[in-house]
Amino acid sequence: MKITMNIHASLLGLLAILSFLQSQAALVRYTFVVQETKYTRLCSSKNILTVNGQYPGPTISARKGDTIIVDVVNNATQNITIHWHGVKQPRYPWSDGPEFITQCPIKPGTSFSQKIILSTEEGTLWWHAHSDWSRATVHGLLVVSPKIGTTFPFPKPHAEVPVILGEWWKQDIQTVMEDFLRLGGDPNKSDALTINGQPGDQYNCSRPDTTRITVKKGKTYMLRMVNAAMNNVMFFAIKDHQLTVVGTDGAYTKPLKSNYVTISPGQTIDVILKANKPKNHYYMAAKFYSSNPSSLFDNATTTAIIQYNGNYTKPTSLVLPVLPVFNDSNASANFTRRLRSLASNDHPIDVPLTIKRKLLYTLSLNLLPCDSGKPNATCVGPLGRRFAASINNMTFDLPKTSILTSYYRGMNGVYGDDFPDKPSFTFNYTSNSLDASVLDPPMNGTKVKVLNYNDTVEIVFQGTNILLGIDHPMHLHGYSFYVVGSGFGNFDRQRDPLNYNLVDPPLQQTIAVPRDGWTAIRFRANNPGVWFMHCHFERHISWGMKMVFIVKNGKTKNTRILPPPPDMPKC
Ligand SMILES: *[C@@H]1O[C@H](CO)[C@@H](O)[C@H](O)[C@H]1NC(C)=O
Ligand SMILES: *[C@@H]1O[C@H](CO)[C@@H](O)[C@H](O)[C@H]1NC(C)=O
Ligand SMILES: *[C@@H]1O[C@H](CO)[C@@H](O)[C@H](O)[C@H]1NC(C)=O
Ligand SMILES: *[C@@H]1O[C@H](CO)[C@@H](O)[C@H](O)[C@H]1NC(C)=O
Ligand SMILES: *[C@@H]1O[C@H](CO)[C@@H](O)[C@H](O)[C@H]1NC(C)=O
Ligand SMILES: *[C@@H]1O[C@H](CO)[C@@H](O)[C@H](O)[C@H]1NC(C)=O
Ligand SMILES: *[C@@H]1O[C@H](CO)[C@@H](O)[C@H](O)[C@H]1NC(C)=O
Ligand SMILES: *[C@@H]1O[C@H](CO)[C@@H](O)[C@H](O)[C@H]1NC(C)=O
Ligand SMILES: *[C@@H]1O[C@H](CO)[C@@H](O)[C@H](O)[C@H]1NC(C)=O
Ligand SMILES: *[C@@H]1O[C@H](CO)[C@@H](O)[C@H](O)[C@H]1NC(C)=O
Ligand SMILES: *[C@@H]1O[C@H](CO)[C@@H](O)[C@H](O)[C@H]1NC(C)=O
Ligand SMILES: *[C@@H]1O[C@H](CO)[C@@H](O)[C@H](O)[C@H]1NC(C)=O
Ligand SMILES: [Cu+2]
Repeated sequence: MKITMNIHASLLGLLAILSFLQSQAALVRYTFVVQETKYTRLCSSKNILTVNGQYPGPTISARKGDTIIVDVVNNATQNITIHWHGVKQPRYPWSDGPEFITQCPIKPGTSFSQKIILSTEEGTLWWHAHSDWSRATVHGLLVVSPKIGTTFPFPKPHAEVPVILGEWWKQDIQTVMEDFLRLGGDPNKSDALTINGQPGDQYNCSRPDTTRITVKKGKTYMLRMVNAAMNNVMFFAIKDHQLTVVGTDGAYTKPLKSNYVTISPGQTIDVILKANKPKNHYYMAAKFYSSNPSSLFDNATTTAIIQYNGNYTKPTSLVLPVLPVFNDSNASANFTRRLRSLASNDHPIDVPLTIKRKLLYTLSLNLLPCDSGKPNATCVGPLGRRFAASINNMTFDLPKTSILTSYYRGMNGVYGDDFPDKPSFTFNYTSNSLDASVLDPPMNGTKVKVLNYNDTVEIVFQGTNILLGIDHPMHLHGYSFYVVGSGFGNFDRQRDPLNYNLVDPPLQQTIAVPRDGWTAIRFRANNPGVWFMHCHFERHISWGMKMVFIVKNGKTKNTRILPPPPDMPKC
C-alpha cells in the first residue's frame, strides 16, 4: 500500500515537472559574427559576407514560444542589419531589422544584441540581412519546433532536412547593386541558382560539390524549404517522388499532394517526402518561374541528389524531374491557391469577418527620367530612362534615420502619414493597351499608413500592367495574414469577395500576387509598432515597391510597444 502510494506520488511529481517544462518557454542564445569569408563557386573565388564564416548561415533552433537572443557582431567593413523573417515580435519592433525602418545599421566594429520573441509561429522561418543586397549570402533557417509535450499534426518524420534555394553571383553583390542603381536598368543576372549553397551538376566546376541528401528506404523526411533567392519565384520538384506540403511561413496547412511546389522569395514551405521508391539516386531540382522573363531571367536548373542508402550500382547519369514551363502562370497560381489552413480544434483560425480598413494597393513598375536624383547619368533602362516601382503610384524614399525611433520619440519631419488608401484614379489596371499617361513618373516620398490598435484590415493587392505585368511576392513584417482570395485581371469589389475563403484560408507572411492579377489578405492590427511591407524581389524593393504601417498602441499596458533596448544602433 505504502509503495503504491509512493509510486503514485512520484508519478504525480513527474507529471508536474512535465507540465512545468511544457509551460516554460526557454531562452536560447546565439552569437552571429558578420564577416568577410572567401568562397569558391563555379571555379572562381571571392569574398562574401557570411555569418560565422558559413554560407548558407547557421540554423537557429527553438521551440514555439521561446525567446532567442542573438548577439550580432559586425566584423565586416560594411553596415549590416539582420531580420528574423516571419517572427511577429509582439510589441517589440526594435529587433525586427529592416535598415532605416526599425533601426539604424550596425556599423563595422559594433554589435547589437537582438531579442527574437516567438509567439504563435510553429514551423520553418528564416533570417536574413535587411541592408542593401547583403541578404544574397547572409541568410539561414530559423526552425521552430513544437513545444515539449506536443507534436506535429502529422506523423513525426524520421529526420528534418534543410533545403535553401538561393542565387550566386561571381561579381561582388554590392557592386551588382550599385551598378544597376546607377545605370537604371535591370541588375546583372546571377551566375547560378543554388540548393544549400551549391549550384549542382548542371553547372561547370560544381559537380563534385553537389549537395547530397542520404535517405533510408521506407522512412519519411521533412524538407524545410525556403526561397532565399533575390529576384525570382521558383518551381521545385523531386524526380519520381510526390511531395506533400504540410506548412508554409511558420503555420501548418492541410496536407497538399503535388508533383511540384511554387515558392516565392521570402516564403518557406514544409514538405513531407516519403523515401518509397526503388533504391537509387534521384535529382531534386529547382528553376525560376517568371511570367515575364527579362534580361535577368536565368533559365538554368539547380540540382541536389537524394541518395538511398544501400548496396546497389550507382547510376552514371540522372534524369531531371519534370518542372512546369518557365512562364506557366497557371501552374504557379494553381499551386499557391491550393494551400489551406488546418482550421482544426488544435490549430484554429481567426480570420477577421468584419473589416474596418479596406485598402486597395496597386503594384506597378514605372520609369523615371534618367537624371531623377542622379544628375548627368546615362541610363540603360527602357527609353533611356531608369526603372522605378511603386505602391499606389508612390515610390518609397528610404529615410536616413530609423522611422521607428522617430515615431517612438515623437520626432517630426522624417515621414508623412498620408499614404493613400487607394489609387488616385481607377483605370483598367491589367489592360494590354494602357494609355500612355500612366507611364508618367510616379510620386515619391516617405509615407506611412497609420492603423489603430485592433483595427481589422483587408488589403487587396492589385498588379498593374504599367510597363509590364509580373508577379510580386508581397511580405508584411510583424504579422501573419490570411490569404482570402486571388485571381487574374482586375479585382471586382462587388463580385470577388463573394468567393473569398473565410473557412480555411492559409496563414502566410509572403504572398505572390499573380501577374496582372490580385490577392486579398486580412489581419487584425493587434501588434503595435512600425512594420515594413514590401515586394520580396530585391530589385523591386530597391526601386521603391515598399511602404510602412504604423500600428498605434492600445489603451492598456499590455498593448503598448515595449521600450527600446539600451544598445540600439545609432545613425
Ligand atoms: C574583426 O576582427 C578582427 C580580429 O578580432 C579585428 O582585428 C578587426 O579589427 C575586426 N574588424 C572589424 C571591422 O570589426
Ligand atoms: C554585368 O556583366 C557584364 C558581363 O557579363 C559586365 O561587363 C558588367 O560589368 C556587369 N555589369 C554590372 C552592372 O555589374
Ligand atoms: C560549361 O562549359 C562549356 C564549355 O566551356 C560551355 O559550352 C557551357 O555553356 C558551360 N555551361 C554552363 C552552364 O556554364
Ligand atoms: C528555357 O529552356 C527551355 C528548355 O531548354 C526552352 O524551351 C525555353 O525557351 C527557354 N526559355 C528561355 C526564356 O530562354
Ligand atoms: C554489394 O554488392 C556487391 C554485388 O552484389 C557484392 O559483391 C558486395 O559484397 C556487396 N557489399 C556489401 C557491403 O554488402
Ligand atoms: C511562354 O513563352 C513562350 C516563348 O518561350 C511563349 O510562346 C508562350 O506563349 C509563353 N506562355 C505564356 C503562358 O506566357
Ligand atoms: C490550373 O487550374 C485550372 C483550373 O483548376 C486548370 O484548368 C488548369 O489546367 C490548371 N493548370 C495547370 C498548369 O495546372
Ligand atoms: C522625388 O520627387 C521630387 C518632386 O517631389 C523630385 O524633385 C525628385 O527628383 C524625386 N526623386 C526621385 C529619386 O525620383
Ligand atoms: C481590361 O483589359 C483587359 C486586357 O487588355 C481586357 O481583356 C478587358 O476587356 C479590359 N476591361 C475593360 C473593362 O475594358
Ligand atoms: C502617378 O502620379 C503622377 C504624378 O502625380 C501622375 O502624373 C500619374 O498620372 C500617376 N499615375 C498613376 C497610374 O496614377
Ligand atoms: C481586440 O478585438 C478582439 C476581437 O474583437 C477582442 O476580443 C479584444 O478584446 C480586442 N482587444 C482590445 C484591447 O481592444
Ligand atoms: C552606414 O550607416 C550610417 C548610418 O548609421 C551611414 O551614415 C553610413 O553612410 C553607412 N555607410 C555605408 C557605407 O553605407
Ligand atoms: Cu515586385
